[in-house]
Amino acid sequence: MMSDFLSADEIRASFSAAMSAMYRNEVPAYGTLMDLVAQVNDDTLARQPALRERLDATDSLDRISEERHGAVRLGTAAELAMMRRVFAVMGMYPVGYYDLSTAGVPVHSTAFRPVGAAALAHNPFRVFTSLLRLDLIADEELREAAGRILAARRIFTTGAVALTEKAERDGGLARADAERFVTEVLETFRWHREANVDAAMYHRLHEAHRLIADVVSFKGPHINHLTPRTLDIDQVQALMPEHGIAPKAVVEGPPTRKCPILLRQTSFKALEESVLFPGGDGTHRTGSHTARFGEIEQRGVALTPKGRGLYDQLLDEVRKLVRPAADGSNARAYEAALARVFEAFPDDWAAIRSAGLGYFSYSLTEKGKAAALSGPCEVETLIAQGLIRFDPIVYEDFLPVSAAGIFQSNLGDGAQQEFVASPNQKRFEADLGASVLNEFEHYAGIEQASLQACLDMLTRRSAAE
Ligand code: OOG
Ligand code: NI
Repeated sequence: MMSDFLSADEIRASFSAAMSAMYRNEVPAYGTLMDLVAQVNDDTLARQPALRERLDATDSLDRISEERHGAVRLGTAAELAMMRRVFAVMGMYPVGYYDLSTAGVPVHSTAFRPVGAAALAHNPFRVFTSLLRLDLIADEELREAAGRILAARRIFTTGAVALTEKAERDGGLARADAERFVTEVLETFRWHREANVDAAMYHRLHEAHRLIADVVSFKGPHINHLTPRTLDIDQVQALMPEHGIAPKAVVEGPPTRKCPILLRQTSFKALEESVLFPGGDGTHRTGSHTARFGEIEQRGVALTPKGRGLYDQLLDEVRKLVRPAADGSNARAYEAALARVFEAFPDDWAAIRSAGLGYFSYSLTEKGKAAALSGPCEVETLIAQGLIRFDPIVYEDFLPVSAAGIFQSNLGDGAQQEFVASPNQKRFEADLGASVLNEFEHYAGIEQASLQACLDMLTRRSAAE
């Protein structure tokens, strides 16, 4: 019976809460970060009553500091395809394709996320999901060994698979099954201190790329970070050291602005954790591995292809001037260059809109609600007359250069490795077993629908007169 099912939104919310509890428990520094974020968010709201009022109306203030995303790295096409089915039960669908090979990370990725406004508002949790690209490993023998190791592991419990199949068959899960589903699926993301490979293999994989070792050496794709939302990322970045956590050198993404665009994010550096390598004779060798960290994010307006083109071009310019060093030695110079170069990106909403750089959601003003159109009218005129207002649509996706920066800062400060750029969305989608949603088309659709709704309301009212 349909009505007995827990909604996908509720299952996702419960999964996100369970993941948060597990991760805080596994990585205590993450709990410290969460506390810091909550404190800075409270301070920011106290200092900015207008912001508090706006968020209260739109963003459920009591959940403002909850997780917005996490990330995992998978090893095989079969793992990715099953992950897609598992996330679908929670109302999370693949949006966007990110090629990280250009940035020296041998993976390509998508983000599983809720798609509609209502689903995002209920619980925005997303998982940035990467698939290892063994085809980018040069050493053929190692590539085959890694492939064999990955093919032999099972990252989903039989319960998780069975409940996913049940949800697909019945069109949902009733409460007790949904609760079991969350518990079973959580197992996939758990940390395993005991490696899947011996120390020698770990070191060979590590030599090829630290990320390859992280994906191949373990029983499952441990969640590698969770990310709450901050209302003041610069403040949290500045306060991290006082709280005993080491931030990465610079905040990724655009500079601090009056009108935030896209996504700014930063993280604390991954912890060195002790792991056990099986010796083959029942004994274990102790070693260490760095993989898990904590991140924060602050989001701004979604940009159109034109706006994104400008963003990419400016960021490229900045990085030609100063490439942020992992040790933070040129962080100030990088920030200064970022701020200076981005002066070329308009910093007021009307200018961003009229230049066609961002996506906006349109609605009728009080005056607009009382008005009726006598004939066809230009949108620009309706805005100028104060009948229609526009508000920025929040960017809900990710940025490849930023993602690479987050990856890199958590893979250690060693030399960056070069790969030939080789985006392969077709291959990724074949492995996924579905195509990914194009994020630009998605935002354009939201914008268009909001505008059409305004025009319909205005003309319907005049037709009724
Ligand atoms: C994922 C890094 C990407 C983000 O926020 O851009 C990411 C990873 O390190 O696995 O999560
Ligand atoms: Ni992240």
